[in-house]
Amino acid sequence: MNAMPALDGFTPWPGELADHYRNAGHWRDETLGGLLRTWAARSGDAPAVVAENVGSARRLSYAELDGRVDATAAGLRALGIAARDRVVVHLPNTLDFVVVFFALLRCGAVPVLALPAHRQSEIEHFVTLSEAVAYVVPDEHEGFDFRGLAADVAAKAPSLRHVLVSGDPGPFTALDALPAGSAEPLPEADPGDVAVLLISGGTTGKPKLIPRTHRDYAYNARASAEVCALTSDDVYLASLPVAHNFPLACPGLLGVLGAGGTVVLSPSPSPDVGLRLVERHRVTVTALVPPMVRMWVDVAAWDTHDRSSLRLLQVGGAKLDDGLARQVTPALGCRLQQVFGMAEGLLNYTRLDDPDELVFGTQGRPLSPDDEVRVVDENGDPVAPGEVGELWTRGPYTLRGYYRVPEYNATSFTPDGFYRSGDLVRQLPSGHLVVEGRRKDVINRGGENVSAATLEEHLLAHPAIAQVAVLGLPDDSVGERVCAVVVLAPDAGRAPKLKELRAFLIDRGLARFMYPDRLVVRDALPLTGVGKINKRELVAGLTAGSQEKEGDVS
Ligand code: OOB
Repeated sequence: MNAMPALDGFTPWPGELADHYRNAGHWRDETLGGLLRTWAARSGDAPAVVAENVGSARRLSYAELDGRVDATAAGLRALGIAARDRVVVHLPNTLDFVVVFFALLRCGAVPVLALPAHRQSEIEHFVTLSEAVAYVVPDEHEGFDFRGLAADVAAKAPSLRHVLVSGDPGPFTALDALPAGSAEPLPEADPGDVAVLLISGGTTGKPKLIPRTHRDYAYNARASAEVCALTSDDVYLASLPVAHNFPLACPGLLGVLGAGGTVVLSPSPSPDVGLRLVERHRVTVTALVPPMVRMWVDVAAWDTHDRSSLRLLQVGGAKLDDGLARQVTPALGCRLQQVFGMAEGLLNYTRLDDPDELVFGTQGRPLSPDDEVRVVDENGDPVAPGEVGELWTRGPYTLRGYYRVPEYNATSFTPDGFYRSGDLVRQLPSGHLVVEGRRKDVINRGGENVSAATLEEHLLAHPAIAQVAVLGLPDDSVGERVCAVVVLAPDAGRAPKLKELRAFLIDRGLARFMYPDRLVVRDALPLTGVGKINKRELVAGLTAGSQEKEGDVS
């Protein structure tokens, strides 16, 4: 049986592979909205979600969540939101996010999950590309009025019929004042339909939309929950914005609810908020990106909150430096799990029983026995085992095409459906992958290739450097020059001079062409919406303003 394409612009899996994924038990006849009903029948009064805002916690049991979702779905339908309509959801970590997300799924509508940090240019792009009929915002969040943004977006996007607001609606419609709607059950979506459109984390060009179907995303969450050995005793802290794939389904919100556990929604990934919530809710698992891990480890040195409940810290989104990886257990008293994932699909996890060396030194191995991984050279030929190459992948929860960008898909996928990730990796005999950078993150300095990731790793070993981003900046004579932007360690004293860093790199045996040409010292590095170091913004700033002279020794 071949899945009917749910949306224009969705690329289905070929029938043969689809049959295989079904026969292997990965794909089941389930929808995400239907699963919530099953979970509510199983876990009834148990706490499902707790939202923590300043000082107050609000919680919903599984049964209450299910009821709220039904009522909201009826209201959305009464507004005219129908199956397959796209709705841009732009909510922070609140109960309304969870309710609206499942309510849209129950209507068969497709949430487009924007991150709270996105602003007008991204939102306009998502609304226009998806022809969204509705846009859901908070009244305000972190001092920013989202209703003003919504007004600007609505003025430019003819497809938008509704702006729905969590909180004070201003001129728009309040989420808690939707029409009552009919109690009549909605027709179930097809498990092969697109459930959600995720945003790509790519750092070049405009973000892409990634269609994830009910059954592939359900498998993604269920298999992830198994790898993390989640049970109904687990309390998961969503530190990162839950609209991102990592805290949403790896295993995140969906995996934890599937296991009958409790999800605590944190308003911030910062350690002062997070460690307080760990104590307050006896949190067992949380997930962070590496820049946040640095902060949690530092703060844990003096913070007195009880963190004895914490058993697992998942870290992913960007390369975790080996040195920092080794500090996690001593500092936080829990096990580390590295996660190398992508909204496009493929997830790699270190396993709970992996030896320490694999947990510290690799980014995990593929989640599914049916994840196919190729590591290839520039010609697309497999590299020798253990050599670095680009990661290509296909599998039961990896997309076969981005949404509505056929020309881009023609180059991002091989004719046999492998997704060309652009990530450079090497694979160990155990199957574990070590991420060695991005294909596009290689700086061409006068014909020599400088891997930003390799240089970053060496610079991070310098005691005065806490964070670093290595960038290529345009240069008339050599094409690109190597620039290292660093944040100093708190006890660094003064900034190292460029020539001291070079001496340090010589001692480490690094090739001369790898040395940075320029050093810039910053108090902090700009971060993306989920908290990764934002190189694009750094390059733009350093290219536009050659005025920047601070710490600049070239
Ligand atoms: C996660 O997803 P995205 O879509 O925001 O970003 C994906 C990209 C990957 O292609 C890779 O370049 C990078 O982020 N990445 C890592 C990494 N995890 C992701 N690079 C090095 N080491 C890692 N551990 O970031 C994401 C999705 C699901 C789970 C975890 C992360």
